[in-house]
Amino acid sequence: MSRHSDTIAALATPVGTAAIALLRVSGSDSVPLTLEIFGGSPLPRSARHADYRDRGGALLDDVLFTFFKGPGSYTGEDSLEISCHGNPFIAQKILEDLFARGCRAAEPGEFTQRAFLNGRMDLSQAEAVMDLIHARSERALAAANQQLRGALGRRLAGLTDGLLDVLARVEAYIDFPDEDLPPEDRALVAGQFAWILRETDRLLATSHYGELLRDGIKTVILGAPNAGKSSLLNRLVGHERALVSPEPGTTRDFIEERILLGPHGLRLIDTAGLNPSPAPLEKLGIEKTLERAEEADLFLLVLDATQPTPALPSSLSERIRGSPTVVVFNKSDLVAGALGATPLAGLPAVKVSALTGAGMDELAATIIGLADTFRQDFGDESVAINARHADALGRAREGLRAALAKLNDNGPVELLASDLRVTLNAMGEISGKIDNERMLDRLFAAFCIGK
Ligand SMILES: Nc1nc2c(ncn2[C@@H]2O[C@H](COP(=O)(O)OP(=O)(O)OP(=O)(O)O)[C@@H](O)[C@H]2O)c(=O)[nH]1
Ligand SMILES: [Mg+2]
Repeated sequence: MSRHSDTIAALATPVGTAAIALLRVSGSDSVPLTLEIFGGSPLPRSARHADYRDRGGALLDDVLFTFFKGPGSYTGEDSLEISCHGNPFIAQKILEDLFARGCRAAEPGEFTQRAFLNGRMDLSQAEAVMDLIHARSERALAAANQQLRGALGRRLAGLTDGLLDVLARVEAYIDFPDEDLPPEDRALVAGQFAWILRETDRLLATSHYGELLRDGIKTVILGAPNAGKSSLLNRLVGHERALVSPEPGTTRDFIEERILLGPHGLRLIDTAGLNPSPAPLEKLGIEKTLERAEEADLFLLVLDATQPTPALPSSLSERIRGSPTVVVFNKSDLVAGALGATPLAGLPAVKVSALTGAGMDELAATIIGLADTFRQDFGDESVAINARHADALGRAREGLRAALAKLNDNGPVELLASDLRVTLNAMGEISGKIDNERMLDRLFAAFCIGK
């Protein structure tokens, strides 16, 4: 029996004590299994209450089972869901019984892989299932939902159609080696290329936003020793995560915590204070601060409002200038009146007290506003590609650029067509229209079992 036609079974919920556990079965034996275990012919999409007895007749649990008829099911095959009491021992006994009755243990992601192979979803939608499971912020959830509903797939289908049009036009001349593309076709093709390139660039530009949605916005808290960086982290996190003390140089190693701020997921990183004349151990800490700063998406530059504004190391001010940054004047409970000088002009500044919590709402609103600027505008749709899409689109863009160069140089039509095929193949990888067994195995292996 081929790997994709046997009947698979797996626990779809985490192992542990809970109200219920869900087991999933998919494949051609789903109907005979339902008959064998529960008796009676299964009614699609209708939950039934029944006793689950193993092959030896021992009662394991009373369960709820639902049969789904292929091809209108998640996997596209006949499948069965069994909800039992959420005891890992019961779930395991049922699973073992299903194996004894001929099911095979599903591999990670195999249900979704079957959904893809049976044409229930394209590859970008299958990946969106994974994003949906892991989404930890409203924005991540919205993007995953849109991708699951085919937002990215539709855009790529539009581009692929455009490319196929061009290819057909170009290939019509391949059989006539002496003929060049007539000027009107050339203009048409050039126009199509420009549009496809622009769209490809727009999609590629969402790659960073995609990373931020999936990993969280790396928000690095920087500042002089004792400015109140750790106190600020604790405020934002909502508990005493980092050590705070009146002694400068308290934080040596960086501390990372994930938080939700409005619709955004942030990875907050507290760092060692930037002391211009550090002790040896402090120096190591500062090196780490600079490393973190390199990969930051957003900065919170914390200043002690009771102190003169310190100068920043020049490499760091360069780095900060190029990124969304909030200047945070801390310890505002100790000073009355206006804000001090900011070390970098033009950055949004907020007065807070990490001690009393004053100004924290305004700080949060400012951070949320900056985080919103990462989103790439696609009208109502939220598109955020992942690293695999970015890789494929990068290759598609290379192919397009090469084709465009040949078009401009009046190069041979065959070569132009071959560049276009490179582009088409690369775009096809995103929706999975191009078969690539190894890529598929790797992609689905990253899923959890039962999904
Ligand atoms: N009055 C007042 N004191 C604060 C405020 N924020 C922090 N502090 C105090 O300032 C001192 C330093 O705070 P930390 O949060 O440890 O400062 P830090 O920037 O992490 O310091 P290092 O880790 O040493 O670089 C502590 O005694 C805090 O209680 C504030 O808003 N108001
Ligand atoms: Mg600290």
